[in-house]
Amino acid sequence: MTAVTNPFYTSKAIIPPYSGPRIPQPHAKLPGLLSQIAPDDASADEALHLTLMSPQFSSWTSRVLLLFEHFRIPYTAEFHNYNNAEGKAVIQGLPARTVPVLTLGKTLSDLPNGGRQEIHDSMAIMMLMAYELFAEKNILPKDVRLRRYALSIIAEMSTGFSVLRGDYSVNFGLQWDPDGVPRVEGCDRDIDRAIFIFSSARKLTKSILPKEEDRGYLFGSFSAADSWYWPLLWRFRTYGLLKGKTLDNDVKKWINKMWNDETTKRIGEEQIREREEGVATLEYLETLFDPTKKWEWGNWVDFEVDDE
Ligand SMILES: N[C@@H](CCC(=O)N[C@@H](CS)C(=O)NCC(=O)O)C(=O)O
Repeated sequence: MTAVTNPFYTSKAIIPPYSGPRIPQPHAKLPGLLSQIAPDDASADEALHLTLMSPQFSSWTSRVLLLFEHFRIPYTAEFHNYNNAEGKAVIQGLPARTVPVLTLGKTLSDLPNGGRQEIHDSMAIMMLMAYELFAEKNILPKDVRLRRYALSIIAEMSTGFSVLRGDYSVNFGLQWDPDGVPRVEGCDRDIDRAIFIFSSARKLTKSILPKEEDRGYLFGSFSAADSWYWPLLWRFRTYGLLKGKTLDNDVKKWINKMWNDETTKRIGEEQIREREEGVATLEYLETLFDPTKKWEWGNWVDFEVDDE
């Protein structure tokens, strides 16, 4: 497999012609997703193609995946497993050496040499979708005051929460006994900040939206903010990080809503399938803590918190 040359960092700044999707076959293993095997006609002008990692282990993959799946935006995708040389090589060959990457079809790219542009950051992909490609879908909240807060917390997720992101890797299908999980320095600060964000987003929304327009997501209707914070909920579940924390009822309701959401459940099923079928694994995560204190999720909704 040849990785596509990085179009933005070549010394001559030449954008090479797109040579078609890289490896479409893993879709067969994630049949619950809307993504399609790339059409034979690789020149499909409006095509949106995603290069991703196994969603069990990649929060940034899953955020973007959830946007495409929730808003039912047609796309093609390839999923790579970081645990094998081939997957690693593909990721190393990407513009910023990270997933997700969105490759735009010809019409959308509209480059002088007919090449295709690659958007190599999840936040950039989301902004492009929200402001340019699918402005009518309200990927960001419609109300300007809600949108400003949504953008702030989305950006904070992308640049902050360094302890949770660095020391508590996402691993969708696994749960550790919370008593066997150390709370490293700064971990509680990140958790408390997240809980505060959930609570203030819900409060602000309730103070602005009429009741009938509030669907219970962070900003009423589902938006990129829900997508951005969804993988934090997996971390809380996998490592038992909400143990001992006080959650207000709005926060509990939002958490339960996210675990029971039709689209997150559908993606969750695929993540569990990946694990059960051994499609993608990351061994070092299995022994992060005492391996006798871990068990697997058979059901993604086991993690409801009690609300009133
Ligand atoms: N800021 C980037 C971060 C992306 C990122 O860190 N992706 C991880 C997977 S979740 C990755 O590709 N890691 C590969 C590596 O670090 O080698 C974005 O939001 O797109």
